[in-house]
Amino acid sequence: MKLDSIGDWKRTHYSVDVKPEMDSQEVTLFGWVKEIRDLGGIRFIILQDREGTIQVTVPRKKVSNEVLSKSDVLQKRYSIGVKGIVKKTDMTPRGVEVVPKEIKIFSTAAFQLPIDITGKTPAGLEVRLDSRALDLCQEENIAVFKIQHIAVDAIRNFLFEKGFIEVHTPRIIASATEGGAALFSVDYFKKNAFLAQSPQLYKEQLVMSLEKVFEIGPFFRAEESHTRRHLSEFVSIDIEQAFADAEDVMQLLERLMQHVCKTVNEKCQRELAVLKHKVEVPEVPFKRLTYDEVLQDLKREGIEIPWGEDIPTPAFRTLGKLHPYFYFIKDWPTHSKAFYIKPRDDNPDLCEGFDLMWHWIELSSGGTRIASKELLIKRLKEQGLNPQSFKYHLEAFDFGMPPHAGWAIGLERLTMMLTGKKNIREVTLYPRDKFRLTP
Ligand code: AMO
Repeated sequence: MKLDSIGDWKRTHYSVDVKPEMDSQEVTLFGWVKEIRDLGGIRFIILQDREGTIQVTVPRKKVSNEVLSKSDVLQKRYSIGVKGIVKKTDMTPRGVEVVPKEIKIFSTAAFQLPIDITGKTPAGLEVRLDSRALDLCQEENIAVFKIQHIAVDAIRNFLFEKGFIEVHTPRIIASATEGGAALFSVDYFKKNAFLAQSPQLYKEQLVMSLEKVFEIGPFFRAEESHTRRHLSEFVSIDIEQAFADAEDVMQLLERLMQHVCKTVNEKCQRELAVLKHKVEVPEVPFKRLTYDEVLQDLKREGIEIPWGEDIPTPAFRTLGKLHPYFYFIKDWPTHSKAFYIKPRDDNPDLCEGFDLMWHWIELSSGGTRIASKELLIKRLKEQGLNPQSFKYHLEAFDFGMPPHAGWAIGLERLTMMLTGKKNIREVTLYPRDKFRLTP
């Protein structure tokens, strides 16, 4: 088939911007064939673009031979351009259709597509992920990533407005930040290096100069556990703030969550409707439970966890039923949190670390950091880490480290909350896990 070039055509409208009020106006639309219905005398082509769909109506007797022969060969996923006249109509859901004066075919597509992107014949997630480029064309998936985009935009604006400076720290690093087990190693000019698990040490050092920083970017964890909320590569939204403690950054975090939910609600009504999902705007302050209160809550539900132990996933599920929506868990046992979290002055067995929970899922964690070099060395040793490997980081504590605190949110888990998706892979463009490295 001879394909057309785009020539001097320019898009005048996205599908959803074509309105009944534009009756008789000429428009140029670009997109893909989503569906074709042929009723003999008349053919309907559903044109899909990033913003939605529109019906292109081809009445056989009223269009040129060229338009007719072009429309004869169209198949699903062909990439096309349509120049035509808007017609107001009662026959389509949006009250509008376009009758083509000219059609351009830019590319064809395989006759047998690996998945049905109309969603009428749903495919399993693994099959969908194998053909992710096509899978992402589904309206539902476009809605997921538009919501994610609006959420990230809302986060950036909120943090800029609060005086945070956006930074970019290294992804190739020489030592672990979040414990040694989950590191990917890299051959770095014959030296052993690692992919960063978080920007933790760098963001802490930056509070000495930039005071309030944030970073949004991918980090890497060689997660052995194959769950619906873990990836090997995830996007972390990190902040760190000088002259602040855990409570200060918890207040920032709950207001940020409220702002994100509000913004998504305002700007993503169409996407939320596509996903049949509702986002509730939470009231602040969020509930603050202590680790001890969590243990008591669970005990009442018949789940006994010895003090100091981690809370296993089934227990979190129970907790999520008792505390639906957002809540913090604070006052964790010091030994259960990372070496950089500050033990409480009045009871060093507890620390100033916290988690932000949504139902049973941990969305974020953070805390007040240790600002004293001696204490940090002590905590490194207690965690079985070698202070020598943290030489450069420890040196920064000789240069006037202020009291500071911060947190990190997992963008994909936040997106699960905003879209109602139950598996983190659905809210990741190209997920990476223990079993998946492609596409
Ligand atoms: P943590 O390890 O709890 O803390 O990570 C912070 C948040 O990142 C998300 N997350 C993940 N998401 C998907 N897949 C994973 N494998 C994964 N691991 C973590 C979660 C989690 O709450 N440096 C500290 C943060 C801080 O104290 O500032 C840290 O990395 O949503």
